[in-house]
Amino acid sequence: MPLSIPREEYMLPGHTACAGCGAALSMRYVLKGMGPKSALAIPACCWSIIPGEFPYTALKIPMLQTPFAAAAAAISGLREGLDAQGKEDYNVLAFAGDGGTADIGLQGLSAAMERGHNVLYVMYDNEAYMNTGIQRSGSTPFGAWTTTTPVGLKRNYKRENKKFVADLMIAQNVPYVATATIAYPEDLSRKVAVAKSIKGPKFIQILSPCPPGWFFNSADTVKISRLAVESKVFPLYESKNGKFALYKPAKTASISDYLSLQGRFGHLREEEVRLIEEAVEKRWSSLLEKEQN
Ligand SMILES: Cc1ncc(C[n+]2csc(CCOP(=O)(O)OP(=O)(O)O)c2C)c(N)n1
Ligand SMILES: [Mg+2]
Repeated sequence: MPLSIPREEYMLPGHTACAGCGAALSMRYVLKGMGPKSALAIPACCWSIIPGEFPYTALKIPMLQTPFAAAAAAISGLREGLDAQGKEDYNVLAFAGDGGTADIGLQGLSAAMERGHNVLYVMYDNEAYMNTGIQRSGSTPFGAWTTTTPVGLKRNYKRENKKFVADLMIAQNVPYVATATIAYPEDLSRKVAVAKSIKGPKFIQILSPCPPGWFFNSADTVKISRLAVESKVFPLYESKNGKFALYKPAKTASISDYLSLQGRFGHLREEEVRLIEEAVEKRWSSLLEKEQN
C-alpha cells in the first residue's frame, strides 16, 4: 500500500521538546506535508525554544522567530517579499500556540486572512500557555485546572467554554479551514496537502496534548488525542470553499474516558462532567447542521 505520510523528515533529532509532546509530532507531520521549499514563522511559545539554541536547530527549513502577537503579520510580509522576488513556489506558514492564536494574535490572524495572502497558519492547540507554566488561554476547555484557574478549596477551575478558533475562521470565510490531531496522521497529512494546493489563506487547528500541562503519562499522547475525537470533544472537520465535512469516528468513547486520563480534570464532579457532555453534544449537533446546509 502506498504511504500516505511522506517519508522525508524536516524535523531532526536533538530538539528540546518534553517526552510525549503533541506539539512536536504536530510540527513533524506539518513539515512533511509542506516540504523543503517552505519558510516558517513561530511566535513566542514552546515551539520557539523546541528547535534548540542558536547556532543549532532541529528544523530543516528556515524559521523566523516573531513577537508573541505577530506571527500572522510576519507570514504576510514573508509571503509578499518572496512573491516580489518571484519565489511564488515557496510555501509560507506560521506555527503558533493557542495563546498566540486565540488570544494575543487573534486580530493579526483575522487581518492576514482578510487580506488574502497565500499562507498557511497552523495553530497547535495544547489548550494553555504552556511555555510560561500552564496559564489559562481562550482555548483552555471548561473545567480544566491551570495555574491561573487553580482548583484548591474554592475550586476555581476554568468556568468558560473553549473558544474554537477554527470556527471563527469559517465564519470569516477563509477558503480552507480544518481541524486535525496527531492520532490521525494520514488525515493530518492529507489536510496539509490540501492546504498546500489552495492559493490563498488557510488555517489548520491541531489538538496537541501536553503531558506536563494536562498531567498525563507521556506514553499516552496519541491515545488521548484519539479519545478527544472519539468522545467528540475535539471534532475533526474541514471546510473547503464553504463546503463543510465532519468526520464521524467509527468507534466512540465517553467523555469520562477522555477526562479520566488527565490530572487537569481530576477534581471534576459528576454534575460538572455532565455540563461538559451537554456542551459537547450541543456543539456536535450544530456541526452536523452545518454539514447539511
Ligand atoms: C507580549 C508578550 N507577552 C508575554 C510573553 C511571554 N510568553 C512567552 S511564550 C508564552 C505562552 C505562549 O502560549 P501558547 O501560545 O499557548 O504556546 P505554548 O507555550 O503553549 O506552546 C508567553 C505568555 C511574551 N513573549 N510576549
Ligand atoms: Mg498553548
